[in-house]
Amino acid sequence: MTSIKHIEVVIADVPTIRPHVLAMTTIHSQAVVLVFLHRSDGVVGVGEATTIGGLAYGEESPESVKVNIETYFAPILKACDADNPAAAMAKLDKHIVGNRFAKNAVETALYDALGQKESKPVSDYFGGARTDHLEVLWVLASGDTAADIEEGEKMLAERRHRHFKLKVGKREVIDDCAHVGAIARAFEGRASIRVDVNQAWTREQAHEGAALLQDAGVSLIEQPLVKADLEGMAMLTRDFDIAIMADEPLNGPDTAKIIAKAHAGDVFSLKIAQSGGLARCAEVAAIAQEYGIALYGGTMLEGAVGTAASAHLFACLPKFKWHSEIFGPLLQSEEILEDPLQYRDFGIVIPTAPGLGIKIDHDKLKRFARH
Ligand code: MUC
Ligand code: MG
Repeated sequence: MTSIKHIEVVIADVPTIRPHVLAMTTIHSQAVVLVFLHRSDGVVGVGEATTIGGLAYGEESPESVKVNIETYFAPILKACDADNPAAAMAKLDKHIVGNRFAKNAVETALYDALGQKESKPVSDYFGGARTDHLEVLWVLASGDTAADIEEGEKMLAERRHRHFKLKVGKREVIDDCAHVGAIARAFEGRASIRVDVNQAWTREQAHEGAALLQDAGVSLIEQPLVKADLEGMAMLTRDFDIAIMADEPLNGPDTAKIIAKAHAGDVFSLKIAQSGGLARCAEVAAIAQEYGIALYGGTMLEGAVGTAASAHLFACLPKFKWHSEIFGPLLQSEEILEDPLQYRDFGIVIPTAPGLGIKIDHDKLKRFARH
């Protein structure tokens, strides 16, 4: 049996390249949470539990993840066989309720370490990669129409992204839709435009917004309503041609099944952290498939570790009709890796080296780490 000798949780505050404006918070810096599992054979696995805006987005904060892993996860993990991630995760589930972001980080680290030991990429543990490249969109979220258009033009010219998502919900619906409409016109025929409302609209606002955005040629609306309003989401899904995507209410397989049965979306945003790990996220994808719901690869704006883990899993799943948004490292001013993840041809190259296929730059990490 290979045991886990030591667990280290590091919070690193990495500035973003510009303010990132969401309905519930504006990000200037990301608190990247990295979990290192040191095994008895000397192999070290890493996973990530980054969230958005402290407690503004989810129920776990960077600080709670650190305390909970150190206090409650560590003693359980130390009694587990590190070569059997599924059994270790089952044991955690038996003794720890919720804490999906923390569980995702631990599961990622277990598979990263196992992959390094067995010389297999993490994707091999989830059915094997079906693709070597995934398209990745970019979020235009400066809040300023002209600045967003300029940023989008640069992304297109560099062949970095050709799908853009706009964050709305902070302003009046009419103003937000005018902003989105101007950007949709600027990129007509050259890039697709979607919006993420992050639960900020009432049903009435959502009907007004959906009609305006549909007319403006926007292709998809992500989570317009509060996460509990599945009935409202089902009405939008039924009443409009514009695609409706579920995000915040998708908290693992149990919720995925409820949302799918309620027809509360045409598309699911798959997130490894929100799902509670890679295996759970694969289950969410399977439920979506069963109900004819399209797939999209979501992010919690993680840095390189969570992004690499997502890339490994997403590459194993059936076709992502709506592509992905695993651009987190590009929003951060520094990537804490020896060799950066590769973004080209409007997407990300799926890593193939053992484990996650990445190497942490520990000197860089020290510069950003909280003490
Ligand atoms: C979300 O709500 O989808 C993903 C991209 C982004 O800018 O924010 C995240 C979270
Ligand atoms: Mg979202």
